Amino acid sequence: MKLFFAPGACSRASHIALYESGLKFEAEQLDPKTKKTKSGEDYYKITPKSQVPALLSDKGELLTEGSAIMQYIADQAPDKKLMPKAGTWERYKAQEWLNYIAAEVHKGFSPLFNKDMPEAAKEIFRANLGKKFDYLSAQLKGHDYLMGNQFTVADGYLHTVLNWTKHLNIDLSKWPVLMGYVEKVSSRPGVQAALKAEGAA
Ligand SMILES: N[C@@H](CCC(=O)N[C@@H](CS)C(=O)NCC(=O)O)C(=O)O
Repeated sequence: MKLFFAPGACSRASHIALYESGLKFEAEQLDPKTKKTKSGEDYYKITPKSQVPALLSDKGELLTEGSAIMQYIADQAPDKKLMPKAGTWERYKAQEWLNYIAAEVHKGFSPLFNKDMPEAAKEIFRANLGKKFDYLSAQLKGHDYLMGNQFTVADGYLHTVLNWTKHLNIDLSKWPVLMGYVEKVSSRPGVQAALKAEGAA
């Protein structure tokens, strides 16, 4: 399978999932400005959504939306327990996390990347994200990972989006639980491998 990614973008979460899975994969970088892949392909022809991540399966089928891609990867390597078994209550709880991170946290960051967004509006979005961080801190207190002791792809996703605080004038040290969590997730070899592949380690 082949992942299309942009360094530091939300596609990093799928990149982490791939390294954590131990599966064989290729990864091709996208230039988000030109929408051309490193090998010169027009990304709109690969996915009309033109967003990362996108995953081409070994059969040449395309999957988009990070939460679906991460679950597909996890299900290809069940022994790694990157998602709980399909059909179990735990699986729905892990999906609850993926959806929360995608809809509330990831997209809560998006306006802060918009250079045309007025600073006053950005302050409102930062304050809103702060409330999500309060919730995440309370949930993670006393646990290594979102699902307790077991790392799942949702942790790779949360790690990816929390990393954006460094570039967006958000001081994560106000949330010591989240600081500790980021450090814990960062120490995993699969996460380090993804960071290295994206030139961030
Ligand atoms: N709903 C998509 C959103 C993906 C997304 O927001 N990708 C961003 C990078 S983090 C992107 O490609 N932005 C460029 C664009 O929208 O043109 C998902 O969850 O995978």
